[in-house]
Amino acid sequence: MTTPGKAGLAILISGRGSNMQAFIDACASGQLDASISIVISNSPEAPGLQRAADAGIATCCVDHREYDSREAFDQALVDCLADYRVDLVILAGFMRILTPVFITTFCGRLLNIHPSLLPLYPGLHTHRRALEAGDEEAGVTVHFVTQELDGGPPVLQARVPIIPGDTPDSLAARVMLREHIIYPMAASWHLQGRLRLEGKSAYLDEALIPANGVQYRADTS
Ligand code: NHR
Ligand code: GAR
Repeated sequence: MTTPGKAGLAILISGRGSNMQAFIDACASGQLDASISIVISNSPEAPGLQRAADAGIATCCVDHREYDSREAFDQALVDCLADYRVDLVILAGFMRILTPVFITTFCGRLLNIHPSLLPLYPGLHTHRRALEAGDEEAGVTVHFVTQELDGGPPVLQARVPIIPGDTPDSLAARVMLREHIIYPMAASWHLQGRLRLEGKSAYLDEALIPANGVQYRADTS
C-alpha cells in the first residue's frame, strides 16, 4: 500500500516478522510518517509474509535458492524494489548476506537491527555467545548496512540486563521488547533527514554518533 506523498519503506524479512509488525504499528499510529511499500522475503515459508499480506501490504518472495549466485539474487531484489517507492530499506531479521550489488544501490538508505551490543558479537547466535562469555548485559543495535558484515556504523543501541538463569530464548525475548522500540525510532530519524551515513561514520543532527551508537533511554526521541 503506497500512499502518494508519503515516504516509502521496503522491509526485508526471513522469518516471523515481529520487527516488521512494529513498523506496521508505527506507520498506523503516525509515529512514523511513512507507508510500507513492499515486504520481501527470501523464504516462501516466512510467517511474516502472511502477516504483511493480512495487513494489506504488497509482498514478494525472492527465493535465494532459485539463483546461481549471491549477486544474481541481489539483482533480483533490486529489480523487485524498482517497482516501488523506496526511501529507506529495513532489514528485519533478514538472514542473507548482501553483496555490493544490493548495498551500493541503497547505500545510506539501508538499516539493519542486530541483536547484540555491536561492535560485540557480529554474526550469528549472539545471545548464546553473550551468555557463554558471562556478560552482565546484552542488547540490540540498529546500524547502517555496509559491505562489512554487521560492521556498518551503529545508530541506536539499547542495553538489557542478563539475569541469572537466562537462556538464549529468555534473553532474546527481553531484548526483542527493546528492538520494537528502537528500530522505528531510528527509521524516523532517517525519514526526518536527521540521520546520515558519511563514509564509515553516522551522524545524527550533524553530530558524529559514538562507536556503539546513541544509547537508548526512556527519554530518547
Ligand atoms: N549484508 C551485508 N553486506 N552487511 C551486513 O551488515 C548485513 C548483510 C545482510 C544481513 C543481518 C545480519 C545480522 O543482523 C545482515 C547484515 C545473516 C548472516 C548470515 O551469516 C549474518 C549476519 C546477518 C544476517 N547468513 C547466512 C548466509 O549465508 C545464512 C544463514 C541462515 O540462512 O540462517 O547468507 O545478524
Ligand atoms: C530479531 O531478534 C533480529 O534482531 C534478529 O532476528 C530476529 C528477527 O525477528 N536478526 C538477526 O539475527 C539478523 N541476522 P523478527 O523476524 O520477529 O523481526
